[in-house]
Amino acid sequence: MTDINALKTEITSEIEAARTPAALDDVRVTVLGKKGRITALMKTLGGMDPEERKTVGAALNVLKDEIAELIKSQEKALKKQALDERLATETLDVTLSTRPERSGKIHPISQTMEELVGIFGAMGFQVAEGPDIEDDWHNFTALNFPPGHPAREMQDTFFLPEDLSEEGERAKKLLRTHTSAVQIRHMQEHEPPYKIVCFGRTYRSDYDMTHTPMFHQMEGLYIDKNVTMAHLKGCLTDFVRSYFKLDDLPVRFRPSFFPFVEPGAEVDIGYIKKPDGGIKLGKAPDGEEQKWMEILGAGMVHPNVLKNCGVDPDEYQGFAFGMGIERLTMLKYGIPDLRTFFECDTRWLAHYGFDPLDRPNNAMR
Ligand code: FA5
Repeated sequence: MTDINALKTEITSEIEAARTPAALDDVRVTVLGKKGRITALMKTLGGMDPEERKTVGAALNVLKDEIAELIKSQEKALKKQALDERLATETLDVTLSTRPERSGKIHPISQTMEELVGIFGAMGFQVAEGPDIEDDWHNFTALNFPPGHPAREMQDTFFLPEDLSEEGERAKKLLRTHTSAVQIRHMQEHEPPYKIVCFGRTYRSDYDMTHTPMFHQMEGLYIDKNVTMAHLKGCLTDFVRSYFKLDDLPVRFRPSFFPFVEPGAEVDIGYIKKPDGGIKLGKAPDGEEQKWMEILGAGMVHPNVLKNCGVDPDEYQGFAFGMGIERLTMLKYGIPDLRTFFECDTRWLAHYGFDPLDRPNNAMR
């Protein structure tokens, strides 16, 4: 027993002297390990007479538990001490300025769409959506493009490989050539009146400085019991003046043909040529030539289109309009080449893109 008490005192002071987790682990191995001191004593129990074995065995078990407990609490104390030391030395200087970070920019197309939602939203239009992969009926036939009519060639179409499980011209799949197909889907799925705008990608086989095979359009549709051409003119005049932020921007409605409207119009805005060859939107001063550029297509929805969607043209009528979003963006922000929108050049985006924290209408704040 005296030996056991002496051993306990010895081991306890070894544990207290271990100042690192590694040193403590060494003590644990020399005491409780396979060849440890307590383990060795346990092995001597076999040679003792039963009475002695009983008392020494019990005492050794108590010692083993006490030592294990002591090691555990020393381990805890060492961990706490290490943490205290780290907290005391690792100070955080909150006055230091942050490291420079590359911030992202909003693509000009997204910016324009945001602005358009703002303007048409304020006029009471809601946003509708439709698929990029359309069928011939929604993209052409329902919009009063007669089958085989040359009007279909106005828009160079990407047709998808024939789907043999579907039959007939009506189901022929294509990449939508304009967002006008969304009007059709919306009218089929909802009851009038309609007051919607829709945004999305459109596709045509076309490529030069002002045309790309994929581009974005915006479409508008307003159908109710008493919508007239006067509403069309008022709505679109307000829109272009608001979008370009020019109260006196000249706006001209010029007759034009689209199969899905009657009468149809193209909307032009006024500009002047600057001496350096550039252009400036706005009214020409006295004595200077007023120039015009086309900005969007519009018209009163053709009665055949309404009938195709189950809407009675004797009860409901209204107008539709459509425009290229890249074109609007290029004009407002002076971007000369449409192809650059899709080249994914981050230098271009850094130059023409928009700071997310400085959006119109404080949308992100
Ligand atoms: C249409 O697509 C009609 N759906 C618009 C419309 C809607 C008229 C409702 C009347 C009523 P258009 O083919 O003109 O119209 O195209 C509209 C605009 O899309 C063009 O003015 C142009 O800005 C843009 N656009 C057309 N093709 C391309 C292209 N390949 N790349 C970029 N923009 C294009």
